[in-house]
Parts: sequence; C-alpha cells; structure tokens
Amino acid sequence: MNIAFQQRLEQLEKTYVDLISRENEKQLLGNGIFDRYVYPVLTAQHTPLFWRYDLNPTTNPYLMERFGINAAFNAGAIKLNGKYLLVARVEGMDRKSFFAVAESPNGVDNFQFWERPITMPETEVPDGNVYDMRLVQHEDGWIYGLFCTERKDPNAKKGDESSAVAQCGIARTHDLVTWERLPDLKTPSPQQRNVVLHPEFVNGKYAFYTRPQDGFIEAGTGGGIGFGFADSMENPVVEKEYIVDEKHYHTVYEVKNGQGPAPIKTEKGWLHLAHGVRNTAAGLRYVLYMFMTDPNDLTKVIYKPAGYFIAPEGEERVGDVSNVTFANGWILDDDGTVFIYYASSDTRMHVATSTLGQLLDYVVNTPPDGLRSAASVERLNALIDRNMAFQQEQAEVNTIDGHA
Ligand code: M1P
Repeated sequence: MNIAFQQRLEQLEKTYVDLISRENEKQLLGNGIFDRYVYPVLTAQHTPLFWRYDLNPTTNPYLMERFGINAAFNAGAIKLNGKYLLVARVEGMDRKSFFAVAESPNGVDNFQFWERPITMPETEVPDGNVYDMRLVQHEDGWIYGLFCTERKDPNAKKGDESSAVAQCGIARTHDLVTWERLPDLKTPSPQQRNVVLHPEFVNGKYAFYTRPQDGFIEAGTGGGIGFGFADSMENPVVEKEYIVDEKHYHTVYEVKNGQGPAPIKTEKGWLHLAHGVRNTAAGLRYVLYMFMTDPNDLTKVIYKPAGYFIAPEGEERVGDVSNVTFANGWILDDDGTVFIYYASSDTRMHVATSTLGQLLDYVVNTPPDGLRSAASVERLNALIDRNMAFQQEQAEVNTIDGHA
C-alpha cells in the first residue's frame, strides 16, 4: 500500500472517530423551556468512511470519495432496546435521499450509523425520492414509517423537469432492518407531505395527521394540519380530511404548516410538535411550534402558545435551504426527559432536551397569539403588571421581616 494512501486513511479514520465519539454539551442558560446543545448530533460527516470511500488502494489510489454524502437531516426517532435511534434522511451528492439508522447510547451524542442504509422496498410505481420519515410504535404491534415519496409529475409540460407529485409512502417493521412496504396513502388531496400516523386506534380505525396541499410546494387552498381515518394499513384510504390546525395570516404558520413527529399522550391532552412556514423578503422561514389537542377530540386544539418554540439560531440558520428548522422525531424517556430532534437548514441534525413537565407548562401556560400588535402589547403589559405586583409584595414581605 502506498504511504500517502495509508497516511490519508489514518487521518480520515482519526477525524471520523473523534467526531462520532465527541461528547456533547448543553449550551449555557437556556430559555427554561428546553436546552440546546453545542454540537449537531448527525452530519454528513457522521456517515461511515466505508460508505464514502473505496478503501482499496488498487482501485482508488487517490483515496477519493466515490459516494459523496451531502447532508443528514429530518430524522424520525424512536427508543428501542435501550438505544436512541434516529432514522435520518441521508442525502447523497446526487440529491437522492434515503433512510439510514444512527444509534446513540444516551440520545445526545455518540450517534453511529448502522452498517448499511435501509433498503426500502418500492411499490409498483418506483419512488423518485424518499424523505422525512415519521416513526410510530402503533398499538397494533408494528413500527410504522410514514414518509414522503416523490415522483416526477406525469402531467408536467415538455421540458419541465422539476414538477413533482408528493404522496405519503408507508412501510412497517419490527426492527428497523427489514421493512414491508404497504400501498401509498390515498386521500382526497392532490398531494401530501408531512403525514403522520396517530399511535392509537381511534374508534377502531387508524388515524392520520395529513397536510393537504394543492401543489408540490404550495399548500394553496388546502393547507393546515389535517386529520382523517382509514380502516386498514393494507389498503390505506382516508376519505375525508378535517383541518385541525389552520395556517393563519401574520403568524409563523401563515404560508403552510405540518405535523412533526406523532403526538405524545399526556394527562392533559395530546402534545404536538409541528413546523410553521412564513414568508420573508429573504424567502421562506421554517420554525417549530407546539400545541395540544383534546384527549377526547383529536381535531380540537385546546392550547397553543403564541409564536415559535424553536427557530434557527447561529450556524443553524445557514445550509442548503437556509433559515429552516424542521422536526419529525422526538423521544419521551421513562424518566420524563424529552429528546427533541430537529434539523437545521436541510443540512444537519441537532437535539434539544426538555421534560414533559416543562413542555406541559409551556403549552398550557403560555398565552396564545392575539393576532394583532395591540393584543401582543396587552399580553406583555399583563405580564409586567403581574411582575410588578409580585416584586412589590416581595419588598413588603422583606420590610416586615426586617422589622421583626
Ligand atoms: O426545505 C424545508 C422543508 O420543506 C419541505 O417541508 P414542507 O412540505 O412543509 O414545505 C420538505 O421538503 C422538508 O423535507 C424540508 O425540510
């Protein structure tokens, strides 16, 4: 083996091992709702060297990349057999995405990809691109992966090589290794993205969060987070979609929104994480927000804090599609810790941690959007009034104590 090859390989191996074994650290002084971490948990560089390089000096004397990876983002998440697993959207330099499982012992660092990516079976209509898997441990005993399957629009005009049709692909597994592909979800909407399976049966039926959309990018007259039922997963058909959470003028979800991971069941209701999209002079801005639905009526929003929960910050703001945070995976641990996995700018994965107690407090006690500047000022003044009254009360208590 030539020396240059050997030296380069050693350097690559060291850099890779340093990266995947690096301890993560909480950023100082969070906002009391969740903690961010210093380092991303998954990047393109976390993919194994033996995926990217031909390691044989005879066939690859320059030790060059033979399979370039562009990004690792928008991961579904699940805890299985004591391990924190992300099913990432890994995107090659050829722009094709595929799914791959990365495993961590603690949920915040040391994520390592399994040996091979997921071999996802196709339906009789091959997928052009697959991405953004939502993992759901359903009460029927299967783990379902719902994802976007994108195919060239058969009605695209001659010369139009970018129009596509997005639909919800469905597969199921017990181990994330072997997958059974089921038919794509049928809904009344021309296109679908961000479809999520509810983890429980509702009146004996499978329940889906949908995102009806008119076009590939525009939610159009559809829009909002929808909800519907299907009798079976082997022939999944949603006949009617009910809108649970609408897009709304001058909010962080004015252009479109979409369900994040499957909601978490709590004693107060179903806790949802979603993304909202607004327009800016610099293009679309994607942020995360939360809301809660009624335990007895999954289409009824009972709490919804104003504004965003997580927005891109610092280096998160820059990437292939800048100014984006997107989440399709979270894990509620046995001790009440919640690991929120979010991607930044369609490039890399991060984690934020919180607890169920904190998230419930945030969702239940943060006032809703008043939808006008004057209403925001009213809300702010109410908080200032309460703080002033409280400080006055404290000062009086201190005075009395001082005299005693
Ligand atoms: O580029 C931002 C996101 O855009 C799409 O989300 P939505 O359907 O809500 O617009 C998806 O392609 C998603 O993967 C991507 O992160």
